[in-house]
Amino acid sequence: MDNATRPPRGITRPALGALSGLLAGYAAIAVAQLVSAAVRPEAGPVIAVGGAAIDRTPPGVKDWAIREFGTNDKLVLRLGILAVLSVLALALGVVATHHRPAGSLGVLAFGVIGAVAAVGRPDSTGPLDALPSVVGAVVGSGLLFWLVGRLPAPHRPASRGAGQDPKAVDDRDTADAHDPVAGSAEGWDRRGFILAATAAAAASTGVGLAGRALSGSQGKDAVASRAGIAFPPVTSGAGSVPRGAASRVAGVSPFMTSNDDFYRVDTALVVPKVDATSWKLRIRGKGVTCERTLTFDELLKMPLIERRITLTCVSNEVGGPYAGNARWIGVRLADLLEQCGVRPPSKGGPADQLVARSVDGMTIGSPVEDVMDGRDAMLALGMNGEPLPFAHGFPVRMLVPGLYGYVSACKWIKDIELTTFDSYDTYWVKRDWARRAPVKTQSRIDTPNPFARPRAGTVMVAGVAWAQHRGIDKVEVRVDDGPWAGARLAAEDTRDTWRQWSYAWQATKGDHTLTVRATDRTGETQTAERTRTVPDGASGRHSVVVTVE
Ligand SMILES: Nc1nc2c(c(=O)[nH]1)N[C@H]1C(S)=C(S)[C@@H](COP(=O)(O)O)O[C@H]1N2
Ligand SMILES: [Mo]
Repeated sequence: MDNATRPPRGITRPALGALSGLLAGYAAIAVAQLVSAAVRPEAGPVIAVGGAAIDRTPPGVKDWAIREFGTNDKLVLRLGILAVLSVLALALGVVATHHRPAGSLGVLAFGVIGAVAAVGRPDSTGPLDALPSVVGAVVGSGLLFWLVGRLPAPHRPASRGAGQDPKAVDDRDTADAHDPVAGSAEGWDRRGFILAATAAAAASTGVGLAGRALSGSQGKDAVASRAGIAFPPVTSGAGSVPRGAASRVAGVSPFMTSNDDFYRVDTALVVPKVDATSWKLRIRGKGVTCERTLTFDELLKMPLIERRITLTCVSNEVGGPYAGNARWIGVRLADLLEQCGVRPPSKGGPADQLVARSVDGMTIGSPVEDVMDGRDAMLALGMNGEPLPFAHGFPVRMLVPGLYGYVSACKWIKDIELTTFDSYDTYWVKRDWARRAPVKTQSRIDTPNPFARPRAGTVMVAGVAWAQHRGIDKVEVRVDDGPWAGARLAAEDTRDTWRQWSYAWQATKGDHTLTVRATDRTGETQTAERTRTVPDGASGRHSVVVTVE
């Protein structure tokens, strides 16, 4: 039988409708991406809705996502959004076969959701951010209307097969019911539809590729500005890593974490690409006697310090990977604040909270007292000898040794406001996290791995321990319920860096649980009491179970 004239079976119309919906959704997203590449990458519907979803995610779920997907959490979110959109597009396509305008209106409704999300983002630059979603939705809804209009009519005069589908009889589509396409025996131009659908898919792909090319070329100025940075000699160096601070026990986290291996935790679905040559930082607020706006060049001309500092995330589970140790180049924040007239509360200053704002709308609040108590709080410009990588906050981020990242380490910083904890809650504080969060004393077993099967005899148990700005004084290891035994501590670099440790275990055959605990320089030993990461960081001791063979 001739394919082109075979009467559509009962399933054909809804199935082709669903296909039309999918194509319309694809076109809408592709067009939106192209427009957003021209407007602002963050204004695209997937990014905007994803960002809004992140902001509304309960802390428990956010923690779960970080735990389960790690740095891939954002990729998973994006794929999830696309999956949901695909299902909705399929459904709208089927709806359109019943009522053509309803399908198109549905697509437009999603455009409105995307537009509202984009304009409502904290980093939105205005109503123009609605454009990608609106244009995408208009194109998508038009395409759906057009494609469904080319489908076989739902009412079929006693032709072979049509009666097999009771639903086909119920169809109440008048818009295209009596719209026989010339040249088709059944009033349905199969080839015409296939052609139209293929053309739509091809055009969408072209538009999508154009959008990708355009967004790829975006941020060129930022990349160029980063490539052009040369740090002048620092006035206060970090010196070299002390002898014996970097042990060579196999399987232990290297003492210094490379930029590529450094963990990344943030809410940014699109890594902000800021042009350092136009970047500015404003310092203002309570107790600021002379407000300042600094450029990157002005920062570079100030006395630079270089420090090794270990950064940890409050979302790190006991034994988790969200800790890294890098060498940072920057400007001492306390000096800068003093130049602006800022005094810490202990010296009568009116502000106890420093709120840092980023270009992507993040707010991070640190105690002014900690920032100005003599520790090396800094505006960091360099990481391990190079300008900050974009993902780690280029051109400038904040760092305060001893505090978790969410209360100290604002990336892509653009504004510093001196205020009080009473008058302003920052992003994570609004989401149930603590206002103040010094890093908890922690230790981690890096080797052996959980469920490893080492041979009986000497097994090296080793890892890292941290208690930034207090320092680690002791690490102990326990096998099963045995006594705590002192581990060998690698030399200390500074109290702001982690310390490697190792323990030569005389392993006997069987299953064993290895547990580690650290004691910081205040004499406090890491508690055994397990807490969740919310609200101020996980406590408890890391254990690893192994089977000795
Ligand atoms: N702008 C911005 N800065 C941010 C964050 C963020 O989401 N946005 N996350 C903070 C958190 S929770 C941590 S732990 C550190 C992580 O820094 P890293 O990604 O360079 O390791 O950045 C902090 N600074
Ligand atoms: Mo964090």
